[in-house]
Amino acid sequence: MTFDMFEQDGVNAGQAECYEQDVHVLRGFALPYVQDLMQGINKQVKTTSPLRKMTTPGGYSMSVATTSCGQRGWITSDTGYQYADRDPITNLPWPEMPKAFMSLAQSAANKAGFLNFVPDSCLINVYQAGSKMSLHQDKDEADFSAPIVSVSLGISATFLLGGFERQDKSSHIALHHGDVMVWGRADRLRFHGILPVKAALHSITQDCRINLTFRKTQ
Ligand code: MD6
Ligand code: FE
Repeated sequence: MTFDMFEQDGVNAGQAECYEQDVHVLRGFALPYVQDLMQGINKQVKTTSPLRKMTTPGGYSMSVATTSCGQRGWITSDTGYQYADRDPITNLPWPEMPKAFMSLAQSAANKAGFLNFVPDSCLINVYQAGSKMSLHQDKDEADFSAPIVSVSLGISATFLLGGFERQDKSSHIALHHGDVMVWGRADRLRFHGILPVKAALHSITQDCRINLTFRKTQ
């Protein structure tokens, strides 16, 4: 397959958009951190806890490859989804959260009005053409008063922002390289997902979209 051009970065950088009461999209907010984020993923995280496609409790292989860093990592098991202190593949603690990850997450949370956010987990999702994330709620965390900070890198994707019931209508939000989404409070338990990612190339991530989600899990 050939591509006419690389995707453009920094579309609307600096803009803060508010969807619903407590869903904020900070356009391009992560751009100054990109080099540190990529280095953290490639040299600190993946080398200790490799990317893997986990199997859902229903027995399906996820189309997204995942790993984690920080005190706890998100995993699937026969019985459901949970956070674990150790990586089940290596049986070792998850790699430490690189400092740049923590500072990005905290400054994005502050900018969106969520003060004192201290995430203990960063989930890394890697999408290739066709990968998707079905509608879900993030409810494996013990404390819903903390926000979730979500960083998009690489090729663009369409985020589905739904309501509080699975069948509620979703709105579409385009997420580009460097965009950061911060949400919580009244909107913390909204259903959401990612449409199948379209094939594209990005100068930093090549044929992938990378998503980092920061959470306080306990
Ligand atoms: C993704 N994100 O953007 C998937 N969850 O690839 C999520 O599932 C997500 O972006 C909770 C809060 C923000 C998110
Ligand atoms: Fe989610």
